[in-house]
Amino acid sequence: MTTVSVILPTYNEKDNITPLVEAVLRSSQHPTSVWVVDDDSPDGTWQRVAEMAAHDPRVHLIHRTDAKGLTSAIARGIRDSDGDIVVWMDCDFSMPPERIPALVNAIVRESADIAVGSRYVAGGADVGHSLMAQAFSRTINLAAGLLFGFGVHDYTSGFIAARRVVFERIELTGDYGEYCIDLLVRSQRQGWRVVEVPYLCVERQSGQSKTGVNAMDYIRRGRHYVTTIGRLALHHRP
Ligand SMILES: Nc1nc2c(ncn2[C@@H]2O[C@H](COP(=O)(O)OP(=O)(O)OP(=O)(O)O)[C@@H](O)[C@H]2O)c(=O)[nH]1
Ligand SMILES: [Mg+2]
Repeated sequence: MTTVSVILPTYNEKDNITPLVEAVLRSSQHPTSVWVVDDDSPDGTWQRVAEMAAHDPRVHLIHRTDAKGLTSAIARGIRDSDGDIVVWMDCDFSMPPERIPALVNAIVRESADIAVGSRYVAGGADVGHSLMAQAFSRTINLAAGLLFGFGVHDYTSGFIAARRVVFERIELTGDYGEYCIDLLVRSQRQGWRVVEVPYLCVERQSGQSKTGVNAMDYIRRGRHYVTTIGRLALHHRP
């Protein structure tokens, strides 16, 4: 039977992480393990995970003190976990854990290599972000779609399931959300079958956004997205 590893990158998600891990395990339809990669959150997130891990062998804690950052946290989770399919998502309940089976089944039943949780296909939507954040996301995705094709509509998703074998040929690069554009463009170019599965993005349940709250934060992050799109368009033609 196909096994699934769900990677949960956390920084200060103390009030979300326990119910999220429980919801992931509750909704799973395949043998599932959970790998929380926490970057020494000062709010006590990793201590809560350590308590869960002590009682449930499906729960694993990777407590990093020597590295930081979302992309490298996901990459570490992929490396350390063992499921045939790896899934990752934000840990703020903006992405519903109940949609994980739909992502996994797109791979198991429909022979996809990568399933992308998408806000921008029929049945998906974003009701969790400010108009400014939505405009930013739509603009980035329009640019990516025009340049790299509308095989994917949500290049900045961050809610992904993929066959482990994909990562034998692709390493995640980047610092934050831009890694997702890079992954989805390069995997399509390499010929992996990428499908989208709709999901409803809602507001984070508790805690604070790490992307930012104001225009300056978005401009600061946005530069990395634009640079990534430019690099992919110029230097990595198939
Ligand atoms: N391990 C680790 N996880 C991180 C780091 N930065 C953010 N995260 C996690 O990455 C996920 C996304 O972070 P969010 O703050 O929700 O950012 P976002 O979803 O891009 O932005 P919002 O839409 O504003 O919420 C969450 O699970 C965070 O806890 C980091 O440096 N290290
Ligand atoms: Mg979030």
